[in-house]
Amino acid sequence: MSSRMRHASCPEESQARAVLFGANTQGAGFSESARGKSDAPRKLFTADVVRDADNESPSLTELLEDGASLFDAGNLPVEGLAANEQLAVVHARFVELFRAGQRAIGVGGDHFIKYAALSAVSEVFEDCAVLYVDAHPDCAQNEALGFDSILHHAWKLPHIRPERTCIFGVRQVNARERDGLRAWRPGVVAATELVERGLPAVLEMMAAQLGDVRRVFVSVDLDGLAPHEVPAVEAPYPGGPTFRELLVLLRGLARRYELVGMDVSEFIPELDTARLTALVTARLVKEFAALPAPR
Ligand SMILES: [Mn+2]
Repeated sequence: MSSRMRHASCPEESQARAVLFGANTQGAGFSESARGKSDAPRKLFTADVVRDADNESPSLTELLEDGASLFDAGNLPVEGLAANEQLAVVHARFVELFRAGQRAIGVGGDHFIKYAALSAVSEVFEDCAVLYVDAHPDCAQNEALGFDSILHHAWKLPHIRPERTCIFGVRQVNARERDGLRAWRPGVVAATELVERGLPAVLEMMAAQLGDVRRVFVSVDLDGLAPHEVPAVEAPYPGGPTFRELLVLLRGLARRYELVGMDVSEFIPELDTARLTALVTARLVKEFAALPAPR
């Protein structure tokens, strides 16, 4: 049985402007990190931990909005499925919500949720850019789809393009990913740009990299954010943007683009001793759901 986020008070999915669902995808693998290399499946369902944390520490959004336009659809049944079956289930859910004109918010799960979401974006929209928040560029040119090759494979889809992708927060890159960056040449914005240029200039940089599109999809690997706020990830690495910086940038993007959806991945509940990561994820979901459409 899955819980629901009480903040999401829209009673019917069909009436909702934004729809939250969990999808505990597994099998994309993990990076080598201080925690050691492991392919062991995670025990806890991330989305339910996020819901529980929010239900225990409820709050309106920062701008005092409630969740009346957000519906919580529970969790997709992906556990125990083969990788291609997981991808198909999550892909279909994103497609369904995009076609209904609803903002789709999927909480993973591992990196497979990102490929499922991006393949759905490519299927439904011809003019959608991607903001990819991650400490890692995930563009190793590997034949197999895995945690470090999501964008390499996504850029082969018909309507996902490196020249309409901004990778934000990149700061830990291996040689294979560097080769991928040089081959595909996506937009990249380092978190240090926030200090050097200031946030308004970074928003302009992002807009230039996202290109001349109407829509943007946001894909968040939680390790992209600063690990002092988001510690419970497989590969924490210092120096990322803070949650508040990301939120201000998302508000700026929402004034210019239709934000069609978001995925959030890589939260490891067992490591979240202070529940900070769960609360950041819950707040990200609530704030993202409440972002207005562009005028
Ligand atoms: Mn990452």
